[in-house]
Amino acid sequence: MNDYDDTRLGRARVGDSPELAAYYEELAKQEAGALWTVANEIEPWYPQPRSVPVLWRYADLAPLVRKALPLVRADDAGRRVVMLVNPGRRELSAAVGLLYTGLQIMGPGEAMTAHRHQAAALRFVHEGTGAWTIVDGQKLKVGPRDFAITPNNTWHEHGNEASDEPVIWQDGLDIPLVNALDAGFYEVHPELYQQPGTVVNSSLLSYAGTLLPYGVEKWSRPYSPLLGWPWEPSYEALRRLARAGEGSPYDGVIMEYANPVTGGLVVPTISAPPQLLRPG
Ligand code: GTQ
Repeated sequence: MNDYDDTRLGRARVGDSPELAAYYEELAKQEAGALWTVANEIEPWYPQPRSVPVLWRYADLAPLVRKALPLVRADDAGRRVVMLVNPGRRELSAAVGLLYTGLQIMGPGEAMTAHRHQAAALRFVHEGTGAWTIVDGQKLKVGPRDFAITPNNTWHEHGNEASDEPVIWQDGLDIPLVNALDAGFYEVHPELYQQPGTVVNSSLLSYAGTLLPYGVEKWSRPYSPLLGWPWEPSYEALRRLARAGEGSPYDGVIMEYANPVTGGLVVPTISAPPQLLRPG
């Protein structure tokens, strides 16, 4: 008897019979069912992911993302994004598990309308120097390889202030998770665009160092007060960790963007740990 034997005592192991088949039909008429017909499936011995391995190549997708620029107006699409769709998760718009990701393109001078939703978002910039976001009135500029967050329910919009080149960044959201919990809400900003404060990158100015602001009300929201992580210091942190030792026994030199106040996750539900792969 192996450990995962569904015929063993302790697992559901009811056979078929004409009486049972008739009984199941009676239950179905009442929108009910017998647990033992599905118990082993809904309580598997170990996780049974529906997602399948897929390799998406940036070199293949980026030209298709650029194609969308003249095809749809930002004001009509809301956000002009090519999402990654796992063949095992199509109905959920998930790339893997309950995670959504997509490549968003913004043309020179474009600005998207402001909105907020229950899903939390992460952004990683692939190309273009003109990207900005406004999160709850705070404007943040992000360049290639920078990381930024849009915590759930914060008002946000973004755009590209470069005059010549598009921005392509990658969005990561917990949309499938939020929808699995029947918790999706969405609002368009009453003024359509936010009026940002005069200081740009104020979360970086306040929280990007190893010291925390003192003498002001302590940050207590469930997400990071720091909204952006420029690439260079992040890369430098990885290189320093690589000098410090082997890193994680499973993933080697890998780090986590962290809430500077708690050391915890930057948003409660999703994360995107940067990893350094040593030569070889
Ligand atoms: O920027 O808020 O790729 O709501 C998908 C859904 C981006 C966003 C996406 C979204 C966003």
